[in-house]
Amino acid sequence: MEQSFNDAIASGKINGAVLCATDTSGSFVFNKALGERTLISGEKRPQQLDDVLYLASATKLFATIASLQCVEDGSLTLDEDLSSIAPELASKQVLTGFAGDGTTPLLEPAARPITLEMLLSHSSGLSYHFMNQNVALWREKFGGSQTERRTVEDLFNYPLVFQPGEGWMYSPGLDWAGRLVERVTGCSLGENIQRRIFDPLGITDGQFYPVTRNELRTRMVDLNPDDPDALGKAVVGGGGDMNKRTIGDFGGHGLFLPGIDFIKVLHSLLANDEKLLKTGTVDNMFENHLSPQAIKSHQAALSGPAGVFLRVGTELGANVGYGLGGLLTLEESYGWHGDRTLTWGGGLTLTWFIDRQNGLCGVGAVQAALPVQVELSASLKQVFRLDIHNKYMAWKGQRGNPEKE
Ligand code: SIM
Repeated sequence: MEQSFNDAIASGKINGAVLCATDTSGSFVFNKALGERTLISGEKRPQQLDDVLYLASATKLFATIASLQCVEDGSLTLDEDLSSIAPELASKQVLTGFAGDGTTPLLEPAARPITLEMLLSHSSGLSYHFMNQNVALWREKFGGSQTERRTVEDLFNYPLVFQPGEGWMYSPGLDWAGRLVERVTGCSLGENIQRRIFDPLGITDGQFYPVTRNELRTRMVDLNPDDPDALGKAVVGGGGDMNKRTIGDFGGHGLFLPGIDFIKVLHSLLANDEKLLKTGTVDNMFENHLSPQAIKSHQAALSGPAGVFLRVGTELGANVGYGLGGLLTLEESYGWHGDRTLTWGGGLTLTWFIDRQNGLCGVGAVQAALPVQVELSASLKQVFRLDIHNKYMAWKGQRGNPEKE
C-alpha cells in the first residue's frame, strides 16, 4: 500500500495521504502520514497525522450521529412527521418534469411526510442539483442566487424528485438533518458536535467552514496557494463551490478535522462503547433503512452514470443497502469489506468504513494535487480499502488465535 501511495507522490500526481485504521479492541493500530503539504506561504512541510483535512461529504457521518443523539434525547424521532420543525420540507412538492415549453415545472403534492430516517438514508426525495437534470434546470430558473451565501433551507429550496420514501438519490438530506438538530437544541450543529461527539473523545481540532481558529489554519492541508480560501478544492475536484455558497454549518459537507481524530469516532461506533450513542442506536445504523422501492432506485443509481462514486468501492451488483450514515454492505465481499460494513467518503479523495463482521475501521484521505486525477484517487482509495484489510488479517494471523493457545 505504501508503495502505491509513494509512487503517486513521487510522480507529483498527489501531494500526500493520511491513512488511519484500528480494530474493535484498539490493539491493531495503523496510522500513516505520507508526503507533504504546502502552506499558504508556499513553504512545503511533511504531512502530519494531525494535519487538518477537509472532510466534504464525510461530514455526513457527524450530522448523522448528532441527529441520532437528538433521537435518544426524544427531541427528534426517526419516523415521525417533521412538519412542525421543518415546515419548508413539509411544503415541498414532487417535480415530475417540465411542460412542453420546457419552462413550466410539473409538480405533484407529496403523498406523505418526510421523516428523519429518509433524510439520513437519502430516500426523502431531495436530490443534489448535480445529480438530477430536472433539479438542475429548476435551480437555474427558480433557485435564486448561486453566488451569495445562503442557509440550508434557502440554498436547497429545490422540489423533490420522487415521493418521500419511494426512491433513493444522493442529497442534502444531512444538511437538513443538521438544521433539525439546530432547531431542536437551539445550538449550532458545530456546537452540538463539539459538545457531544468531540468532547467525549478528547477531540479539539475540528471546525466547520470557515476555519477561523489559527492553531488549525496553520495545519490545514487545503489552505495553500492553489486554494487560498481553503474551500477544499483538491477534495471535491476543483470548484469547491459547496463552501462558497453557505451561511452556517452544513451537515452534508462543511467539516474540517484531522484523520487521527476521525478514526476515534469510527472506533467508538465499531466498538459500540456508548461514548457517543447507545448500543441499540448504533446497531440500528447497521440496518438497511430503504423501502423495497428505494432499494430498486438505489441499485439503479449505483449502475447509473454516477455509480462509480456512489458505490464507494463496492462491486456493481453487490448486495448493498443504505444504513444510517452511509452505504451498508449486506454480504461479505471476499478479501475486504465484510457483511454490515457502513461506508462513505468525501469529495473524490476521502473514504471511510466501519466493518462490523471483521471488526475493522479506517479512514483514507488522499491529498490530491490540482487538477484532481479522479481515476488515480479512486484506485488509491481502493488500494487502501483492500490492503488495510489484508494487513489486519496478516497481523491477526501472526498473533495466533487466543482460543487455540
Ligand atoms: O460543488 O457544486 O462539489 O466533487 O460528495 O463530497 C459543486 C459540485 C460538487 C462536486 C463534487 C461532487 C462529489 C460527489 C459526486 C457524487 C457522489 C459522491 C460520493 C462521495 C462524496 C462526494 C461525491 C461525485 C461530496 C459532496 C461534494 C460537495 C456532495 C459533499 C462519497
